[in-house]
Amino acid sequence: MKARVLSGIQPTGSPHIGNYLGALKNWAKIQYDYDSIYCIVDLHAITVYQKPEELRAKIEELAGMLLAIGIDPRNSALVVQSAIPQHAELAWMLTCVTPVGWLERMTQYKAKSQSQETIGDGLLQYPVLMAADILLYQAAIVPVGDDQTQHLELARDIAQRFNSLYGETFTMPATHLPTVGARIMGLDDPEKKMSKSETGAGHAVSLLDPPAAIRKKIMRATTDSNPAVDYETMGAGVRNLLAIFQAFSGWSDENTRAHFTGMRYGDLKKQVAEAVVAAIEPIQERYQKIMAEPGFVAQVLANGAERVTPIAQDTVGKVKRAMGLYTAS
Ligand code: AQP
Repeated sequence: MKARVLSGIQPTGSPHIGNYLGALKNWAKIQYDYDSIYCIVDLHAITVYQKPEELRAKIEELAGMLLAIGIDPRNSALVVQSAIPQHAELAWMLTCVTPVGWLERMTQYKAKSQSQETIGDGLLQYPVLMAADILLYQAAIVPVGDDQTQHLELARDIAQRFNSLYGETFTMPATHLPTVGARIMGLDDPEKKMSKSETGAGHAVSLLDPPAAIRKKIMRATTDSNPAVDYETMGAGVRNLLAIFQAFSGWSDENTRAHFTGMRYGDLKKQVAEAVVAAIEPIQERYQKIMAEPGFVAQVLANGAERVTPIAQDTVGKVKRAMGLYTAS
């Protein structure tokens, strides 16, 4: 039996090249080696206010995009988190074994709560829900970007605590990071990670940006005061552009360094932009075709839900029995 892979993405904003290089590309790449479940985590999205009509539309658009980047629905289950009630059910049971101090230490909670007028309890509980997503399916491997490393460590801590309190119940999940592109930074501010919810026009390259917009954003990316690429002194902006190029092109460290050393920033940016456009254009073509097929995405999501429901029910049944909760059988 194949080991299980589980990962998720929030239907917030438009997925960008950071999401793609940090996580989605890997999802498609490793899907055939595992029993793969990929999840659109809409319950996570509502930890920050979302306009209901926009959220609804974004869920199907994101599903279409995941199919366009290569998730194969004949092999992998594509599911919407809120369609499987056991995610929220398990999250509550895990909340009850999670010390609040563990959650207050999470850097993403600290960062996101600073930008909110009112901090919803959901924002604090976010990593418990994420642990529930993973543990519900007994996932062994979780392909994510580097920003999720701390949440994955917490998921393991929660699983360990549950297992030691109530007996062996959960598989211990391992983090799977890409070798290049695990943390893509904002083009306008290379000290901040590229993020869907950042609104600056030059911040992120969306997977749906037209080629002209991609070129414009990359040509305007923040660099540093050097005129040309110097590996010894380059700043975060140039390092980020080189990482984007390398992750899209698949070139080795040595080839990338030899090719770009001494290149003026204008030329570097042109080559980065062309590498991004070449990779994204075919994805966009597939996306348009998928979205033009009435009912296709909805059917894929319904099939995904049907496939994973027995696994979710089985785990929640085990957890309830382990905790002494009431079960009919
Ligand atoms: N900048 C990034 N570089 C590499 N990987 C990234 N990921 C996110 N940003 C980068 C990875 O993408 C996957 C899906 O992310 P998410 O939607 O669950 O939420 P996030 O990590 O909070 O991403 P965003 O873009 O910053 O969304 P918002 O703004 O809504 O919070 C994850 O595997 C993540 O590691």
